[in-house]
Amino acid sequence: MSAQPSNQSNDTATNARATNARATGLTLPSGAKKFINRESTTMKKVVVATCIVALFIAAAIGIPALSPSVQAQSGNIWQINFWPNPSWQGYSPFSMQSGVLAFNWGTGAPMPGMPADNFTARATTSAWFSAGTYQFSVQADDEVTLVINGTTWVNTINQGQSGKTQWVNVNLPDGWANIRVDFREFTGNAYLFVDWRMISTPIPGPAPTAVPNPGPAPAPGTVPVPSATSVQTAFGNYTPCIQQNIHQQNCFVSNGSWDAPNAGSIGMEPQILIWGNCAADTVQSMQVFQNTPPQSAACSRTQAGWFPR
Ligand SMILES: [Ca+2]
Repeated sequence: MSAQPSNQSNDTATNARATNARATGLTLPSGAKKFINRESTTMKKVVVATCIVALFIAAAIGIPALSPSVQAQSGNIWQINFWPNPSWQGYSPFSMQSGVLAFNWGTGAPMPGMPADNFTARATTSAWFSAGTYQFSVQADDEVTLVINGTTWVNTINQGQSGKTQWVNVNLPDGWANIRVDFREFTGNAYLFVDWRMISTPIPGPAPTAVPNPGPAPAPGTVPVPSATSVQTAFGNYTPCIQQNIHQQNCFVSNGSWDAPNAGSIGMEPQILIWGNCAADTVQSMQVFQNTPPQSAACSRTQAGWFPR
């Protein structure tokens, strides 16, 4: 992954990359292709047999597969809503579903009836991750945000980063992660590519203790406002979740009531950004990030705090 070319040439580069990716699920380095082509048929058989044996050995001793084609977006469905304005404002008249976020709309409209310029989109999905560190890649023309379990990891809104690929490494525990991608197109070409791959698995040890998620380096203007440092409700003691910056479902316990929230419904909620007791499902306008205007925030069904809507 090298430095990105200019904005204009990025459109072309993205087209070529997307075409290559669709053409084959397995891409060998060009040097490897030349080497194999020069070899005799016998040599090819030896190479193939060696690969098969290596795969059997890897499977037998439990080496995790790290190929992007295996790890990325395996089975999750994106719900994508579009707005015919540049601010995700009002009713979304167009929506679609997709197994991947890989769209190059060029200078055209993303859907029939939508404008080709000055539109926005929001894609959400819930994807299962095995515990590990994942590298997320995001490339968009013009602007994009990436939010994972309520934490903003990429934000190029008003940053002049159109076309430049953004990479972030995210530690995720075993379980479902809620992912949201906001996209904005002003004029000219429009494209959006989001993907991820596992880059490391947790190091096995004798004492499986929780690994604190340090969270992203806060960008100016996106620092969450102060939260409570300790919260207890009828549905659990959320202090460990606050201290370790993990999703409230990790601290959830049902209180046994017939209409109590369950782990599934909690798992679908974004991660709480403002901890503190509140009435379940209520919505308020409140400042979620410092130096930003108030926005709509909902109280988790665990009554442990607020997440932005
Ligand atoms: Ca554009």
